Amino acid sequence: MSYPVLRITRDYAHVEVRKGRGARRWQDMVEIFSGPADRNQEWKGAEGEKLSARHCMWPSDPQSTLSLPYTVSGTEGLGTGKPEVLKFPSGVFSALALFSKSHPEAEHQRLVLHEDPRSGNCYKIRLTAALLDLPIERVQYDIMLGDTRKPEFLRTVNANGRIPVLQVGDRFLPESNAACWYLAEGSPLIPTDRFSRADMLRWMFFEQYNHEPNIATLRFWLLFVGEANLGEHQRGQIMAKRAGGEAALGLMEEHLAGREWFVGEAVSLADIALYAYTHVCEAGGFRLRDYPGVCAWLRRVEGLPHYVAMD
Ligand SMILES: N[C@@H](CCC(=O)N[C@@H](CS)C(=O)NCC(=O)O)C(=O)O
Repeated sequence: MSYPVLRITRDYAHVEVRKGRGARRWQDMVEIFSGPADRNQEWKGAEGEKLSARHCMWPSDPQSTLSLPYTVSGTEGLGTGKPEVLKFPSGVFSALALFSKSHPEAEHQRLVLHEDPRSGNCYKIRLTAALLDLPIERVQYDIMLGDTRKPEFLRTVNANGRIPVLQVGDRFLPESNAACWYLAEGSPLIPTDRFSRADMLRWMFFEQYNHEPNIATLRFWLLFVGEANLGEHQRGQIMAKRAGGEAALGLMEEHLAGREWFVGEAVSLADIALYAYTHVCEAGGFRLRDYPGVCAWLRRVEGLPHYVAMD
């Protein structure tokens, strides 16, 4: 028998607990508790049920400062005879505690990610959706086979011949960082302060101009194309791309000294955009151990609730 148990590890001004069987979204689950909660308070679900909860620590404004929902599922661990227990984390996770509710428009539209799962640009969108608990369908293409250059793709998905493309209902949104913005608008992944919001965009533009064209391209050439198959022109660019990538990682290392996240005190889309290709940069010949501050930040991103790894 396996059943979910949700237990909280500290006092909260406000906790909301919901349960569901087969429900994928927070909104589809049934509310079973709402109010102040004491440390070690517990809720038990039946076998096959899923429990979800969100909390806030600010008595002054409970509804607008609820965290992202944390979920325990009764189906995982089936047959172990052990309950799965959720413990609300603290510390770094409070970075997301300003989350009020999922993107209202995105909730009612079908979201489809047109992707090649090997691409970090595509992964950014999947990670953003996961952190925000937004269900997203995936349609896969093989860029090595030229799938995104076929007339049908160019006509219906992206005239620029590239993935990722986020499909929202029947509309198509290319460019990874634009898609992340669409998903995250209204969530704490985008700072509310005007300067911080612009600063976040600064890092997302940096990612597209200084980081991705060097680090992602070298990874693509070395891991997927293969050094032996590179043309003369590509071979001639390796040194410059290596220097450019190292400069980008060096700048990130410097910026992260004494800070946890790229912008302000909380995780934002800047972290997600930069995480995508940084955490796999060794495949492009970069050495992460030369950047200890960057490594510590990568672990922080990986510790976020709902984090999903690249396929
Ligand atoms: N700036 C774009 C870059 C998109 C891009 O370069 N996509 C690559 C994969 S990561 C692609 O589709 N390549 C296939 C091709 O160019 O044929 C973004 O951030 O989404």
